[in-house]
Amino acid sequence: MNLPALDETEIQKIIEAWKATGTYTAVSNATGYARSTCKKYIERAAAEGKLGTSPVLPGFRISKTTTVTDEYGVPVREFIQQKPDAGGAFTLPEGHQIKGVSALLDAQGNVSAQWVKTREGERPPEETAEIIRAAFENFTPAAPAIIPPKDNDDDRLTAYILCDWHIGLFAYGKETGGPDWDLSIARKTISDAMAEIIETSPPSSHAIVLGLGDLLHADNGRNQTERSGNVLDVDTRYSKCLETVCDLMAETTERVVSKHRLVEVTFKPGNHDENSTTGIRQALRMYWRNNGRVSVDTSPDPFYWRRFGVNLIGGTHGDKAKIPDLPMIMANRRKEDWAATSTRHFHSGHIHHDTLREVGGVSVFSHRAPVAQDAYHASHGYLSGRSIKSYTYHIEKGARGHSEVELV
Ligand SMILES: [Mn+2]
Repeated sequence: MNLPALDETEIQKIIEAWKATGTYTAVSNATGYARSTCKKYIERAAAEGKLGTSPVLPGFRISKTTTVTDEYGVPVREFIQQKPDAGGAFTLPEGHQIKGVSALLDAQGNVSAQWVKTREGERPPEETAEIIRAAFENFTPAAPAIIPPKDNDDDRLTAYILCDWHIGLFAYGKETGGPDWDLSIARKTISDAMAEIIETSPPSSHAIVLGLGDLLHADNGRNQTERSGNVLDVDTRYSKCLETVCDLMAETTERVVSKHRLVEVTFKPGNHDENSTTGIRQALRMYWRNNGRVSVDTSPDPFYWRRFGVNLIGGTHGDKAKIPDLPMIMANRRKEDWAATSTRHFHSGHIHHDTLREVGGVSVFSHRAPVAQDAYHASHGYLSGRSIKSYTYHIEKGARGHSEVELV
């Protein structure tokens, strides 16, 4: 500090003027010395404790207090040291956040210095979400990514029976004595019933979407059955019915995949949809091709087979092989599975009503359909309830009950 050499008397004048006025300009006017000279002597006096506690200089702080006492311990003088404040206010570097603070304390416990440790800040969640969103902007998945469910029971398998939906069937309630039925009613009713049956079935790790035929009412635009040529009451065009069935299958399998960890999807042909079934299989295979939790069976075999621990499960539409013959077909087609299992179930549809026949220890089921009755069946006086079902199997203990959603 380059100070003009002033003697102690002059310095004392400056100090007294400061104490009296408290501004550098006033001190300069009172003493005749330059303002900058006055300021420097006042700052030095403050640092030496000659100014007392008040006023504390702008940009200064009290750094030390020393009390001098006489022989009786009575304070006679007090030195208050002021020190220039440290640099300006601390500014957090851009993108950083404070990781920790440590402090240096003086003998009185006052903070003399602080170390503020910073690190690069974590990205706010909104920003992360935006980056992910931008990365996937031009990506269209084959099927929605569905988070694998937790708390599944690895020892259980649930088979959802999808048979005889007859999408596209038209029924005029006044004629049939039952409910009206068309493409939009079917779309809504079956969608709701599937949502409910999936919700009420156990949370098995394994699931089968077991398509057992006649999901479509007509197999082409002729609106007749393939073999017998029966004329069918069809609501609107074949392409529209096929699209609706595909939408329902995409939606149904999405729901199953969000509930069960490992899902097998299979479609067996019925007498109403033999050719369309081939296309539905391919649509589902393409839809789920990138999801390792879903496998779509594209086999043209009209029979379905699945061994799950002690259970052997078979499935077919039921229009060709007859119910009493199914157990022997199972035994012959699946010799090793037959020998290794002790509970055997065969699921079928086609006749639209519930039957259970136990043949040679094999339970052979025919299941109800969710569809309303059409004019042909109503005029023949066929009566059956409507529902959608699922069956659950335990890997070591056999069948463990079924769930059913009835439609009225
Ligand atoms: Mn049928």
